[in-house]
Amino acid sequence: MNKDKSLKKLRMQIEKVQDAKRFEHTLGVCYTASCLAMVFGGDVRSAQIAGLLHDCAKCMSDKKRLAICEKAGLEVTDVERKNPFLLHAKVGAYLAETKYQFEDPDILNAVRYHTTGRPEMSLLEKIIFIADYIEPGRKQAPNLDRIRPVAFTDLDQALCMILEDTLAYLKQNGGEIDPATDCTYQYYIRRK
Ligand code: DGI
Ligand code: FE
Ligand code: FE
Repeated sequence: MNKDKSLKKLRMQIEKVQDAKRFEHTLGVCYTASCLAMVFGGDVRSAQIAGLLHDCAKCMSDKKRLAICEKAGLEVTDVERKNPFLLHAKVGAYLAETKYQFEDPDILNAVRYHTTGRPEMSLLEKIIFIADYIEPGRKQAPNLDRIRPVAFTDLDQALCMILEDTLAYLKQNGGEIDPATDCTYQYYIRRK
């Protein structure tokens, strides 16, 4: 299936696999990502689709995520095995392709890298990563008031601010840092 698949259908499919709070967040990411795509000349429809898909593997047990990885032959790193919620991005990309039948690699990568980011992200990957953090329903993150306007003027600067706050949060709360998150931060901080 390609981008012509109706957004309404995808929205209904995602609503079925998420609880109400997560679905509200999903819609927030979908709308915020489409606004960022408008500002930065991205494909608005791809932004909507990736926004709807990005957390499609969030509302399932760790056991199920690990089982999907095993069955599909998806590599699970040590950090992911210890923190299986991280797998919702990788498993989400897999489901986006197999269950929801989207084949655009840019959309699949935007889902896959939405939690840790990666060096040299595409415009769409950056948009989803940032929209996930700044959507209107997100309230607990610090510095949101500073990051939101930056997101609409300088994507790379917003990326750095989000990664910095995420790493600080993980360090403060004893969260294990995925080398992928650190690698993304190092890459973008050096390019400033
Ligand atoms: O799925 P969402 O909650 O919408 O957002 P997300 O996929 O960006 O996940 C957010 C959580 O992921 C947040 O609590 C920080 C955490 N996270 C991001 N990078 C890492 C990480 N957690 C660990 N343990 N290690 C990381 O490197
Ligand atoms: Fe997520
Ligand atoms: Fe999310």
